[in-house]
Amino acid sequence: ARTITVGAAQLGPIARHDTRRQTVSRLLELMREAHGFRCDLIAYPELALTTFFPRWPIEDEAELDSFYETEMPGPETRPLFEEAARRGIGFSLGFAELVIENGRKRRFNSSILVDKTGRIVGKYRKVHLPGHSDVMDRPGQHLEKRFFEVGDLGFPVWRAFGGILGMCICNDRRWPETYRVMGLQGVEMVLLGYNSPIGLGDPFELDALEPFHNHLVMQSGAYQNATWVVGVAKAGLEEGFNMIGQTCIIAPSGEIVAQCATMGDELIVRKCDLDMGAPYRADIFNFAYHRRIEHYKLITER
Ligand code: CDT
Repeated sequence: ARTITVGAAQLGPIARHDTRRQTVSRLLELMREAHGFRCDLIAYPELALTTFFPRWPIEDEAELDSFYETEMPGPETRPLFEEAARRGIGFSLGFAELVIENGRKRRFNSSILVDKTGRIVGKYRKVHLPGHSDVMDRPGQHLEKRFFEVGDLGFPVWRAFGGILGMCICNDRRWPETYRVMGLQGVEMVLLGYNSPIGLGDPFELDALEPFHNHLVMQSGAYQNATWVVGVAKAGLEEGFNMIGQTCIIAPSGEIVAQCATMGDELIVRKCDLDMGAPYRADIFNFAYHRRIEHYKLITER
């Protein structure tokens, strides 16, 4: 059977002034644990190297830049790549990416896929940026639209780890198009990191349902596209804001087959049969046979 043993590495809070070195050492500890479970691949959350900085309207450009990576690997992240290559384990990692193009700074909320030799085989830049670009009159801010550009790479998939893998980031998981675009490319496993704060000022009715909605969207995305989904949280009370946990591994059936039970650093592991989606793709979700794209035009027009 074609299998990937995947580790979903939930992270607890990262403080504003934690250094990359401190955070990378936490990631390394989880990588060693995953290697102990014979994982092929470990998936880390969105913005896994820093606190979730878009919660602050940071004005000072040097301070803002300090949350971004200008090279990958860089001096502080290289140990991750070296450890991965030494142990023969791949990883996906979310981080803030700063590139200079034609003398202009461009900022993306990105993730990379690294193979078992420590080589980057895929990069994704977050497409659906939630929140606002301006500070809102409410208890908590979510300024991703201020601090990132919309990703310009689409939703690619990669042949890696013996299967077809894709990535998306946090708010992307709430949009069916995210999974479907990858599903149309035959994706078999989607790696997905998230930071989902509550208490920003939404009505309590919405906050209270956030854990339900978190699983609802990922389980339906998995089932409707016959793919594994690995959803990895940054969880817990971070700089005064609670972030949901619920890191989970979801089968192509839509069932959650592993889930974290804490709000801290925690690894869950599952051996995933990549062929488990085949009966769904052959019948109920045989896209070529059943989809009626002549009736879907509006989706790309509005
Ligand atoms: N990181 C991220 O995309 N978080 C969003 C929170 C939106 S609240 C303004 C999410 O969809 O979980």
